[in-house]
Amino acid sequence: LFVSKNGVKQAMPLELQQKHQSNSFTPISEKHLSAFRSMLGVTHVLTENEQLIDYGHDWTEDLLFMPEVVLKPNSTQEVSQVMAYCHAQLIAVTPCGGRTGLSGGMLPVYGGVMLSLERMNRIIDIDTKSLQITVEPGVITQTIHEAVEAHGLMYPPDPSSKGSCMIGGNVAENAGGARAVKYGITREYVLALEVVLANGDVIHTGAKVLKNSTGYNLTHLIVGSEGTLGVVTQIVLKLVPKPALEYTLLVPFAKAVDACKAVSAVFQHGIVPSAIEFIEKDALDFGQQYLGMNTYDTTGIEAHLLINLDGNHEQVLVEQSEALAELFEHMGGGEMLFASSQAEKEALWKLRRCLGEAVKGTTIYKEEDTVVPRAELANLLSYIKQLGREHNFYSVCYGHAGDGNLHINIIKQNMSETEWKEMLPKAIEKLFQYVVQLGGTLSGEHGIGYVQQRYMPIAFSSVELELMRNIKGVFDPKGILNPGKILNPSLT
Ligand code: LAC
Ligand code: ZN
Repeated sequence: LFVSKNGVKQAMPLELQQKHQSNSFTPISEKHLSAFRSMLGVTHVLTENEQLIDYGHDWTEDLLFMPEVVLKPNSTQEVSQVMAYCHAQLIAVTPCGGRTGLSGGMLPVYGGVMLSLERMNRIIDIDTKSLQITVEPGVITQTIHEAVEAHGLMYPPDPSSKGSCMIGGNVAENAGGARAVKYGITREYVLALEVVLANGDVIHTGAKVLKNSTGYNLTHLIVGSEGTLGVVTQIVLKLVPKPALEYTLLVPFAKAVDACKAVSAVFQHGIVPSAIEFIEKDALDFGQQYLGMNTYDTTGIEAHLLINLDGNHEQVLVEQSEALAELFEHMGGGEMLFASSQAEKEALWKLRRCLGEAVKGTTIYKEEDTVVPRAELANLLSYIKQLGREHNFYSVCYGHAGDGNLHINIIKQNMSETEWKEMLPKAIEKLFQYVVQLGGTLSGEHGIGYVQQRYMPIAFSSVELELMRNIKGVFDPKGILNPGKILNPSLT
């Protein structure tokens, strides 16, 4: 096991090494491998170093933790068999999907088994009468979008990684995306789940209904639990009719703070866009550079708002666009660009979706996923810039402004490694304290996973954290399922 941070291979931090030495998980031996091979077939048990490296990271910075083996079950029954076996043997198991997460939720920090759900990628049923879809966890999110759109339907959650993330991972992290502002997040679409528990038991939560007042809501508890409570093996999702029309608008603002203020004004004017994204100048520049384009001139422009309006009536959308143009004019906005062709709309959204990768590809950074009440967005942005001046860092921000969800990228630039390591936790702690003071919280859609654990006490009291630990203990008393996540503040 080793950790590679920001592209530099490093020895594992001493504290983590000690924890590893003192952990009670069983190392995987030839005996275990042959048990797995007889359960799943030899080709679905991976042990080659190259393969293990591939499964040792997601999109979170440059963290890498090697699993000891990768298993690829093909059915609920196989998942159940693997779990029962690992439970009996005290082997750590970390489930994974598309490995595009941004909080290290699937990093196998204690080695052990990486349980990849990628072969369980079937769409089981599209119910066009009740507007529901039943899927396995390994289906790529965009595949769901396309499958239901063919029936005039829509599955709204649309994380930027939609072309490679898997629905099981979206459920685990409670993914959001740009359309969440109008349609809501993953949790709001999950009606029912099949889940394999840590001991191999198979349970079913929820029902194929839109309202449900029957007992504790285990479905909503599992969604967002980052693979620490059970392995999701089947998902029933709610669908909505797909609106016939979608407009895309881009509005420049000389002052980024004005762009933030304009966001809440839009809703106060009774307009609910299907997306309203904030993009700081440098984020847009990084993105354009990444895609090899320079279509949008950002000279003198601190930020843009990228907006989608959807609906079924052209006249309504035209009126809303005009109302927005007028509103923005009064709030410091420049001339609004109206994407007139499908190609232009797609190009704009491709640019928006690549921002994460673009920042990652350009520089060493640390990304935060802060979320505050929408009307506090301008305060959050001003604070992060002030914090940057205090701690001598530069930041690039973008995100789902309508949700008050700002992706803050703290950039290393030429800061020394020592300074960077010292500065980061202090600055992030201050940032989160401020966010909580504003009524917000640590993560809007990326999760706590591995990298944000130390900050949990900023958002929760010890009583609240203890309740969460107890819940984990009820589901997974031996602590074998995705260990080292969410609730171990001392680990990172
Ligand atoms: C996005 C990812 C980083 O919004 O959440 O692009
Ligand atoms: Zn996002």
